[in-house]
Amino acid sequence: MIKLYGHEMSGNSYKVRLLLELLNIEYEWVKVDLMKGEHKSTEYLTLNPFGQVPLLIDGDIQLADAQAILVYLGRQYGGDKWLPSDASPLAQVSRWLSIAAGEVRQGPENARLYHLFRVTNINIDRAHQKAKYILSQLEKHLSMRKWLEFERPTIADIAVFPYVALANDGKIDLKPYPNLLNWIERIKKLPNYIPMTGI
Ligand SMILES: N[C@@H](CCC(=O)N[C@@H](CS)C(=O)NCC(=O)O)C(=O)O
Repeated sequence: MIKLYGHEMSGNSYKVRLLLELLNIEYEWVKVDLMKGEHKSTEYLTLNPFGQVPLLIDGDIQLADAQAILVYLGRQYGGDKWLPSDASPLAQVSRWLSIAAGEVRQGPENARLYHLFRVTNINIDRAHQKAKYILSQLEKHLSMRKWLEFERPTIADIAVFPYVALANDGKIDLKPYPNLLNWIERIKKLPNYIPMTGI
């Protein structure tokens, strides 16, 4: 059975859990207690030398990084529906994986780390500025579409969703972004959707 190593307050772990649930795949959840530093234990570092969650093990496949795991699960178990294979649509989805790990991490994810987990070496003004930028871009992008790409949800939506929906934890108000709020509600209505604390 698939094993997912993660933490319940980690949005990166959550996005993988969410896709597993949406795909109706059975898996074993292995809690890595970040608060106790378990992710830096010798045992865990042999699994993921980066010392981060999430990490997925599926038979011989051992994969770290939420975006990479979404790619794997999307293709392996969801086929073209969640991650198209043709060059152009594949690139369109990949763009959002990059944005999830770039602009979304630098903005709402870092603001959450600062306010909720007291990670003080984060420049909170810069994080709020970055958040405003990417949230405004998303708001514009979603003004004429239901999903980030195409007429259906893909791993693009799953990758971007958690830290946008968790923006309040970083003291970012989503009220000025009605299209974004509607998109969040749309994701919450997907069959087999599961929530996490804060969403
Ligand atoms: N690029 C990685 C980042 C993962 C990441 O930052 N995970 C956090 C929890 S959400 C973590 O393990 N932090 C502990 C650390 O970096 O020491 C991904 O997308 O999965």
